[in-house]
Amino acid sequence: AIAKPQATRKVPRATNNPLPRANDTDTLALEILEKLTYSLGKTTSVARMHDWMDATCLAVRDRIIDHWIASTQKVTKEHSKRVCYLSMEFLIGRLLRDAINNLGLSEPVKQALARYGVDLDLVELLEPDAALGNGGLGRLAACFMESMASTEVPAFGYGIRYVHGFFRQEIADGAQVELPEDWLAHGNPWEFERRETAYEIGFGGKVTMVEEPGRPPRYVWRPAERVLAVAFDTPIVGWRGKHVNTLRLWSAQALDPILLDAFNSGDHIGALLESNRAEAITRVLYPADSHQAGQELRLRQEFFFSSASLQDIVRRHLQTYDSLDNLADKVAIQLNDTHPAVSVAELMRLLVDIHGIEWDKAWEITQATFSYTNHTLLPEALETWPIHLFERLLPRQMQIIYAINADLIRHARLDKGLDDGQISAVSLIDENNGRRVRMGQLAFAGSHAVNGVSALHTELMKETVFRDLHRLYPERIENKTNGVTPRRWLFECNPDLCKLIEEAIGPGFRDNIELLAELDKFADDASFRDKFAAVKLANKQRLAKVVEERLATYVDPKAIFDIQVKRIHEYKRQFLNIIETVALYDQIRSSPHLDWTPRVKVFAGKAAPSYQEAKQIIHLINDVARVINADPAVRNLLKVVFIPNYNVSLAEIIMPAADVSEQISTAGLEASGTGNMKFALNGALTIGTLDGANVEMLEHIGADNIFIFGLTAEEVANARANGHMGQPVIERQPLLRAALESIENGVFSENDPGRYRSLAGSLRDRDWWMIAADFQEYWNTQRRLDELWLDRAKWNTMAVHNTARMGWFSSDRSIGEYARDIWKAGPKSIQAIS
Ligand code: F58
Repeated sequence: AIAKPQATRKVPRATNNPLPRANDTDTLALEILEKLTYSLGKTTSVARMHDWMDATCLAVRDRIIDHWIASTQKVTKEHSKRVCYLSMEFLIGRLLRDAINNLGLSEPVKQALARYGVDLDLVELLEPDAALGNGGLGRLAACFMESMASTEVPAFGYGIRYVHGFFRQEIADGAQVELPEDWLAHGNPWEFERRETAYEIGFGGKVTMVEEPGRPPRYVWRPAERVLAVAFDTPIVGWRGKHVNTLRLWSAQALDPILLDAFNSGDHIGALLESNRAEAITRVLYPADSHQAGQELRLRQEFFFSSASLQDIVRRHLQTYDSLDNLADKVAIQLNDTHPAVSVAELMRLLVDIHGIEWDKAWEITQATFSYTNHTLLPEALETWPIHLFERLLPRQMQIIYAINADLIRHARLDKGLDDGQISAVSLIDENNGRRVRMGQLAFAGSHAVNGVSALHTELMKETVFRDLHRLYPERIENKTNGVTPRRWLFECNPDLCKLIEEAIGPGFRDNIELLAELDKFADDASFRDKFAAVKLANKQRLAKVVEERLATYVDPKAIFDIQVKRIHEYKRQFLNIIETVALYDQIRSSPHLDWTPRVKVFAGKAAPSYQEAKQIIHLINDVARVINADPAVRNLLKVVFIPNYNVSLAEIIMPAADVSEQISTAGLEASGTGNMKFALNGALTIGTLDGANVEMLEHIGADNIFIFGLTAEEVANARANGHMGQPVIERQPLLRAALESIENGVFSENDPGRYRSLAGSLRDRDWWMIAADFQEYWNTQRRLDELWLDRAKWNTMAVHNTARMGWFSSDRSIGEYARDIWKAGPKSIQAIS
């Protein structure tokens, strides 16, 4: 029998000013019980774990709402500038633990549930991951949302409420299988549907010029097709509940859910066609990787959420101000990559066609309002759209792009004296590949600030994709190195480490993560180091358990956990890692008497469904794992595991359990990386190239505490320009040669010996990703790690230095820089961040 918790409550007043709520176990136990009873209609005796999860989310949500209302009222009253973060993806993962932790309710909620015999840890596992993103870009948007709330920057995240998020991955006979994801199947306790906040979004149709006496002519777009964008709001609560922002995701609906005429005449399927067509827009997230998905539905998605967000921004502005002239003083719109770049044309349309603002003035407002973040330099990833498709779907926006382009080219030619070649490079229209709209150029032209996501990436942007635009506007490109939120990626995923840190340096780091630096002096304290290592071991045991459950494979937590988790892509070079694994396997077998350091190689990540090479790499990893793990000759010395269905929740278990973090992309190709930061923050040692944010990690952590190898970005560019070939390199490296031959000859794919011939062959000719070129140094560096492992005191010293020196990589710091340099928004204290 469960005693009914006692709690006293004040009688609510008629206003919805937040009620002060007690944070004790009694109060929470009562509130959870109330939710179970009155919101879910269940008694404790019939409640399933899912009901407890819903009840807990709802009870916690009430407390967020208290803070949400307070935050909104404060921002409204102070007329603060708002940041609108437009992103096609928000890879948020689970929210319950994040909310409980940020509200400081971990203990009372745990105790409250315990009263009913319910374990909070198990409840948390039932929440589905909101996987509304592909990888780094989407996860960055989620970290930024949390950091904006934590640093009290008033913000709206705008995106798409996909019914099906990123696909679920299974491995069958070693190969990736994609299955649909269904995160909304049991409802979503965090969201609020705002039926009243809905906008019409047009597609297709015609543009006509309307001339009325005494007024300048104006253009009127009459779309052939219209769908409704309906808002769903999720509150995002910051650290200590100080501030709550809104994530507003749009869902597509038909204007007429059923075509009654068709229905009445007996065409029951036809009656639903329109609603199916409309709803298709937000049905599924494109599992794109770094290749442009060129389908019409993708462009529809982009315009759909851009237009809905802008209409919302404009309407809200006009609720407070009587003109749009001061839009840029009150809102900053950040374009997360080019996916929302059509916003530049759409805002111009709203300002000029709908609100009658004169073109030049509208352009000034537009540029002052927008800024744009670039996340890739890969040519195949840069978004362009065929003119004919763009024109058919968005005729007025196309006209506007032509007009912007005419102004841009005029300025380039007349004021700056650019020649024809340079003009064609800066033009918004690519004339060389069958006339296409270049979204990068559009976003650049329409923004006052353009940023890269690490120092190296930003410099390369200036030299490559935006070389000529940079010459034209040399002040526009700046750097904002990525960061990760320490709440999710340290406090929540590694509570034992946090306890230890707090014992050493006190609790200050929880509010100012840069105070982690104080941990540095404990790196040489043997007793602290041992405790640090004990936490790591416990985290490795937890991961080993997951591996055992999911793969029925035993891995020894005492071995080096060497981990590479991220999207599978040739430039990220999981292939290099697995070749090194095969070479190591050969060596252990041929010299079993040597003193090998035991290692577990862990891989996880998804390949884009149409990316054949990436899928082959997954297959190869699994084939190699099967052979090595079954070979008694290397038992306990080498294990290989591929954990299926990598997602945010799995990452939360993996990051704290790594000894070695693999960040081995071909230099110049990884814009930043953020996994690299999560691993190092949790005390893993990085083996990596001078790429992306690894470069800044080297600066902060120090060369003695990180393992850098391989060609630099410049050397890669030179090698490619000089016609680098892999074969001569392979000839000179017996280890690489033998490993490659065994892969090519079917040692790991006996049922299909030719399976990897072409994959391996790609190294023999142009070796585009410099795998052969970097192999020997990678191998040598791995052996240095093996040796270091034998001196555990030294290893642990280095690991402590890593954690201590990673504070700068907090997304709070990134947000502070955006707020200060680009948005001119947020509290002065945040803008003063250095
Ligand atoms: C990633 N990009 C970068 N794109 O690769 C990574 O270096 C960086 O740290 C991260 O952004 C954050 O800046 C990325 O994740 C995508 O997932 C796109 C999604 C849409 C289609 C094209 C790829």
